[in-house]
Amino acid sequence: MALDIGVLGYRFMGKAHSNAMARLPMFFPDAPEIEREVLVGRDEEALSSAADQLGFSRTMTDWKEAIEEVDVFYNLGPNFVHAEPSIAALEAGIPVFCEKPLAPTLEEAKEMTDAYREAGVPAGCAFNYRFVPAIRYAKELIDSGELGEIYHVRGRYLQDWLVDPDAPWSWRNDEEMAGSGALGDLGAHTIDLARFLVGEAVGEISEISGQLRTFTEERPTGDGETREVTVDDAYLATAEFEGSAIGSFEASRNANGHKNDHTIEIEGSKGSLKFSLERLNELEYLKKDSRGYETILVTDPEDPYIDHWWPPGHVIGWEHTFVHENYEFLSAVASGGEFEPSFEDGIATQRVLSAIEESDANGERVSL
Ligand code: SOE
Repeated sequence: MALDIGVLGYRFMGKAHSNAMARLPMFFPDAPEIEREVLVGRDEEALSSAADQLGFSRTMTDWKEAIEEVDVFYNLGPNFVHAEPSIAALEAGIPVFCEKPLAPTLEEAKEMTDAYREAGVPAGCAFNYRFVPAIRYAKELIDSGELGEIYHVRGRYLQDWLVDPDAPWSWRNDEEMAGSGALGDLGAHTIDLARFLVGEAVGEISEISGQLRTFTEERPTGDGETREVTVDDAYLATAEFEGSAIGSFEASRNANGHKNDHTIEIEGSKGSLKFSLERLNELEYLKKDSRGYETILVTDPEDPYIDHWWPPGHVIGWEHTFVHENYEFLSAVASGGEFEPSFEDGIATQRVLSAIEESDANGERVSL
């Protein structure tokens, strides 16, 4: 019996996840059978053409109605829409897959996580970069002790789509709707990846200090007016982990020349790693005493997920990370198993985001 999927949101993330679902039967034949059943949105005309394009059977404008008729609910709406529908679905015993960050605020993230703990069904937070084969391979190296004691974690996520002060205002520029700017939109990914990669080795972030910066205070709304920007364009943070490691994190949407430049660098007593999303098939690895980094092309059949795709060197792309995470999430739903990153991971990252905001506000280091 196929799982009927309901999806709220049909723009960027709606397309990324719908494409991922459509790929599963061909590339992950052991994935549960699913139907892209209901697409939920407010604008009936746009919704109808999106449903045709994304392969959904029908549309609804009321998420409450959709939740009653589906087996799984994807919340791919803007941050300010994450809490209420996800909580309602979980209270109805419906598994939820929610885009990151979990919520605009820590309070809402707590309510969502409480609903998850009560529901006893999978609730995933779509940190898709955990599903890059090179990142999975990096985690294997770290967890097997190849890097030795972890000293530093350095993460940055740089884009430049807001460097133009005339780039239009959107919900992502509003504190009420988004919660934060580059911090929650991009920093959430980096904090989650740091937790995924070194969490077993050095524990959680225990202390953090940070600062936020807004470069463009208002942006055009397309009708000759402007609207205030109430979130950060960039953030910087330094952190201590429960173990001895330290970390530095930053993100900006004003980083001229950087398009989707998410990089992680980790150095330990026995080796170092470097990853860049703009070269996502590669992992740079330095073994202690070697003279330099070697660039490993992570596209061999024994590398995570690669045997589902192509022969060595036939590189994969950004969209494949969504196929991997959808495969894992829907398999967990069908088997009644656990999926990570869950809402527990979502709120763990939200706590760090909130601590950085607190540190920026009071100018002090914050303990978590
Ligand atoms: C921002 O532009 C954005 O779309 C993020 O919201 C996504 O999470 C990231 O994967 C790509 O960039």
